[in-house]
Amino acid sequence: MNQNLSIPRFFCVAGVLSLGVLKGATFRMWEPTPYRSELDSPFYQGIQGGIIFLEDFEDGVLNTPFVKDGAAPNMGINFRTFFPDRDRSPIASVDGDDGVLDFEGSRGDSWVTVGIGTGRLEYFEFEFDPNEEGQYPLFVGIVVTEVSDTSQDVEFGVYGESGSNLAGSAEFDPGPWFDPGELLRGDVETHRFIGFYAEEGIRRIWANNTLQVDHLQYGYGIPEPGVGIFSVLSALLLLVRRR
Ligand SMILES: [Ca+2]
Ligand SMILES: [Ca+2]
Ligand SMILES: [Ca+2]
Repeated sequence: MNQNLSIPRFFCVAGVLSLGVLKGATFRMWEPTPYRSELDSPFYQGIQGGIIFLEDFEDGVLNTPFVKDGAAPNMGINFRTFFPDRDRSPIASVDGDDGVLDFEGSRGDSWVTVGIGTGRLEYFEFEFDPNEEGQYPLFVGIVVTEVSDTSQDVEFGVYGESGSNLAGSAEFDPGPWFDPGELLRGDVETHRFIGFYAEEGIRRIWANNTLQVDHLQYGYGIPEPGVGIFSVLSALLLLVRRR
């Protein structure tokens, strides 16, 4: 082992390992999976490592770095800000956001899009800014917590740095999310994570047929489980000590 390997190089090694699973892929999609807290996210290791930002909307604003609402001339907004009557708002937040996995999500907050004088609209859109290094997020995930029409597909658009839609066939039938058929729109058991990776970076994402979303998550890498930066560091330090 090269003893000149500096601490920054250690982090580079960890970074390369983190993307090993995506080697050669220019675009990847995570199809809908049940989601009740960030523990259910395929990006969880990245959230833990601080290289994936997680916006859970519980502080009432979209304020994680390098992202803004892209719904203009309409407006994306926290549901509770749009409809503050706590008892009457049919809020569909991720279950765990109220601190308890109890199949109850209405005590949390979510994200909706509203039109001037028209109420809630059936889509959302987010735009990303490059970070200090000029890098757009490579990974973007979102949790759909309420669909508008259960008999229609939920369709996503994912735009890379080049401006083209990378997700040409990202259409998902929400029907199976309601199995065995007795769940209502917004029920926490119907919540689904959907995610994307684009080697060129992601500038913009939208979906239609959605009435509420939650847990927007995006960033630059996902360490493989068990290959956190600290485990890589300890392995390398052990090697140094053995020399
Ligand atoms: Ca926030
Ligand atoms: Ca809950
Ligand atoms: Ca939430």
